Amino acid sequence: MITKIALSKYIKQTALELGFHKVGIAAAGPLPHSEYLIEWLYKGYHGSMHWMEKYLDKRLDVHKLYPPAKSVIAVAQNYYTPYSHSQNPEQAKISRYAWGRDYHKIMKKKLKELLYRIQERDQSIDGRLFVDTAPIQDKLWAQEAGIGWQGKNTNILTKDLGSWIFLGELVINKILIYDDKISDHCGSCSACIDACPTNALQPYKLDATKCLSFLTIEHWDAPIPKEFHKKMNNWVFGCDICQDVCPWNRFAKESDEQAYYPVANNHRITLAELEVLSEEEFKKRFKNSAVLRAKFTNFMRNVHTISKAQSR
Ligand code: B12
Ligand code: SF4
Ligand code: SF4
Repeated sequence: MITKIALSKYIKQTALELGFHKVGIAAAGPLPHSEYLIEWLYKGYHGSMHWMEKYLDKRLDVHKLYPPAKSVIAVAQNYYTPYSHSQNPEQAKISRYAWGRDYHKIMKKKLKELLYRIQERDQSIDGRLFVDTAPIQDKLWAQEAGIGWQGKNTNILTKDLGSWIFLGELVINKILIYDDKISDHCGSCSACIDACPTNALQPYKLDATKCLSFLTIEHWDAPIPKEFHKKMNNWVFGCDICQDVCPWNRFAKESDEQAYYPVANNHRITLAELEVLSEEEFKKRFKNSAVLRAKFTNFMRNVHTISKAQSR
């Protein structure tokens, strides 16, 4: 029978071997700040993301999602690649996280392998894995497990990789050794809040209804409200402004995960090219990419809205 110290060590070492860049472990207990999620929903900050209201009990309590939960193994993968957004007004901007292949599939495969390798050591272990695929609060678990702190832009930040990381969890039915939380290192900085073009941010709080990421990815089948047209600044899918200005992202390092490197020149694509994209071409071009989440009609709405605003 493997001891919990040896098992915890083995899990961390294996996660790193499988290509995760950060791993931490938290007890599957109650989450601090969970009450804010309720306040956020009550204030309507989630806009039309009604799926955030569903299974709220599970989002607030991991035991409702997976009753035997004892430990949450939180993992992160660096997706920083050495390219920046073009400032050429003819270029469309797709946020960095969607330049390469969809992280959900990449991370899920690695988490499945991690569970399999843990089970090889101890067959009594069972678990469930999550990569933004179920009602679970990825950012809060990453904080509990000591991966990073939540910055004022609401993303999880690390000292050595900045915030260009994807998050996921493997929840298992075994007690392990737990990591300490990392303290907040935002200090008196407010660069993200000052740079947000739509005033969507207050310290540690985001009103998604004003966020370009929400408006271009999750605001489906309705026009983008007029007040945001001139502020879209060529963001056709997502927005990286509040991360690009973050001083901790000066410490970003090139990822060794080839899957996150730009596919089909997604980081250098003109508005003119996108204007004439057919649905078939859209599906082909963004096959295996997170961009598909927006669906063709919404993606084209974004492109046309920006082009129109530019010509005014
Ligand atoms: C809904 C959602 C969105 C929404 C809302 C974003 C948001 N900030 O909540 C929209 C569509 C806008 C969005 C955008 C983006 N998203 Co998103 N999104 C999610 C999702 C599905 C849920 C997040 C959530 O629960 N929001 C609810 C609110 C209430 O949570 P919160 O803002 O974190 O609130 C907490 C704090 O405010 C805290 N709090 C309250 N008061 C105080 C006070 C203090 C002092 C402190 C410290 C904390 C604190 O308590 C709250 C606890 O719930 C997660 C995946 C998941 N399942 O968790 C991905 C996730 C957060 N998204 C991710 C990414 C990459 C993005 C984008 C960067 C994509 C892009 N480039 O466009 C942007 C970032 C925009 C931004 N500034 O946040 C990553 C973030 C990785 C990271 N490093 O943190 C996640 C974790 C997906 C993943 N698995 O990797 N997203
Ligand atoms: S992603 Fe863009 S619009 Fe959303 S909060 Fe950050 S800077 Fe503002
Ligand atoms: S820009 Fe400044 S305040 Fe915002 S997340 Fe980064 S360090 Fe924190």
